[in-house]
Amino acid sequence: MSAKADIGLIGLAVMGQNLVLNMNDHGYAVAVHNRTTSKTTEFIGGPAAGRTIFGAETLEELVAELKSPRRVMLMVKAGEIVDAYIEKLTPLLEAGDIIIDGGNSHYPDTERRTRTLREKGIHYIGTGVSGGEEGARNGPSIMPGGEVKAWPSVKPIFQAIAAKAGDGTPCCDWVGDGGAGHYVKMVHNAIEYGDMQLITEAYQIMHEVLGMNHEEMADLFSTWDKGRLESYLIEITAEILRTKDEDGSPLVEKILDTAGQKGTGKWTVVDSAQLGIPVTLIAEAVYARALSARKEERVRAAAILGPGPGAAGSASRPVSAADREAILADLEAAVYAAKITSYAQGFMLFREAAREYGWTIDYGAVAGMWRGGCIIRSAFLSDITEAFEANPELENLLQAPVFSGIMLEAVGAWRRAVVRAVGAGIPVPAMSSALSFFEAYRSARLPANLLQAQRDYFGAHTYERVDRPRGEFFHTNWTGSGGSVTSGTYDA
Ligand code: NBP
Repeated sequence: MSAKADIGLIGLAVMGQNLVLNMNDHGYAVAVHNRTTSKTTEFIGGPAAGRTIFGAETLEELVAELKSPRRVMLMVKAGEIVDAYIEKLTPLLEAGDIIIDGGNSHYPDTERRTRTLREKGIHYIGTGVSGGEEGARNGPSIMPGGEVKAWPSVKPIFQAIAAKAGDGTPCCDWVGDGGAGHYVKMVHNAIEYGDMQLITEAYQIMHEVLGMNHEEMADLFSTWDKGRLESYLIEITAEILRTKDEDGSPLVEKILDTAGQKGTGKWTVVDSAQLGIPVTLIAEAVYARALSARKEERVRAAAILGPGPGAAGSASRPVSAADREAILADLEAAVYAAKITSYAQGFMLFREAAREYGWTIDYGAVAGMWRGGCIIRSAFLSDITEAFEANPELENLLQAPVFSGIMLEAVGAWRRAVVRAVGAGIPVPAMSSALSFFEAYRSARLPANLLQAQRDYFGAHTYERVDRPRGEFFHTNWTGSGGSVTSGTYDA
């Protein structure tokens, strides 16, 4: 058998099949393999019929089909299956060949796999692929990291199949070493959680505080989608709100209010806690899903602790058209300011992760990769790219001139929107936690002085003084009965 395929792909589920067709559209011949052979046969005889796509029953056959250096991409369920395939593939490959994992792998696994395979001379790339079925078929956002030596060989294929931003730039570029690509994909997904949570909070306010019907809400989201909040998630929200069930009523109200999650949001929150970076909006979004999932417990709690939001007298009150306009303008500003804060928190996390894990990440390029193809694609990502291009050393997005002015202008409206929601008993964990973060972030002085005093009182943890240089530590014998020994270990 002569080698004729440019790349091999293992895993013919929804993502794999669509990526293969996308690669083939761009002139690449692809060899494919799947654990269940019938799926390979069905694919070759179906969507792949008449194309330069070749089915392989075994991994040996797959590898034999590939031109050198061999490129093999895995699109299988993340976890041990990826390790099992790497183990089976490695003896079939030669030094300089490339294994690519395009699934949602956890970044420490990608770090480990890159390291282990490097010792064997095999190049490993762990890449985030975002955009679901539609993106995979027509242009996803692709976030590769791992062994940089493999990038020149993979770049032409990935940049050809990736979505293109408005200016034609491919939504794919090298992210960084080791697990950096999967890290960026993980945070991308977590930011997606935050954007979605913010939209649901706005929806509840519109519906339950302002009594808007679904057509009105859909129209408003469509209007927002023409402005600075323009994004895929706002666009689909309008479409969802317009969709009717068979009986003609809004389908969204028939959907059980329990949110699922697969883990990338949780991974991000755990990592942020370990790195000490307050990604508060994302954390609230993850916990909001967790609370929503406790449906039966909430129903029992509502019977004891109700009436909740939306109950007669607690929330919806008639408002004049002028008031409604003003309230909705505040809400739009609140959603936008909270969204900026969430991205600022996400990029704070990138900076700390890069420092901790030894990656070099081009932050502007990351925002650029998200401009098309992925779920969080939105107009304002170009502003993030520009902010980092103008100042690659930018400490925080909130300090960038393009955002600081907007934040200062929005904060009044943001506060009013949160106060209104709280007054009506509407939970707004993402909107309000981001506001608290913003207020704290711009505070030159926080009440942590009292906190340090408490720590020193009960645990002799010491404190620094405002009237002495940083790095000098003091202990007070607060009760008169404590000693002068300070704590180096006790940490409560
Ligand atoms: P799935 O995540 O559902 O995985 C299906 C593939 O994994 C099939 O090829 C299946 O083979 C294979 N597989 C499984 Br399951 N168990 C296996 C085992 N023990 N040994 C060998 N192969 C096994 O597919 P997907 O939704 O296309 O996603 C692929 C990857 O891309 C995942 O990591 C996913 O998290 C990620 N991703 C998905 C999306 C999305 O929107 N779906 C978006 C972005 C990224 P079989 O046919 O023999 O069962």
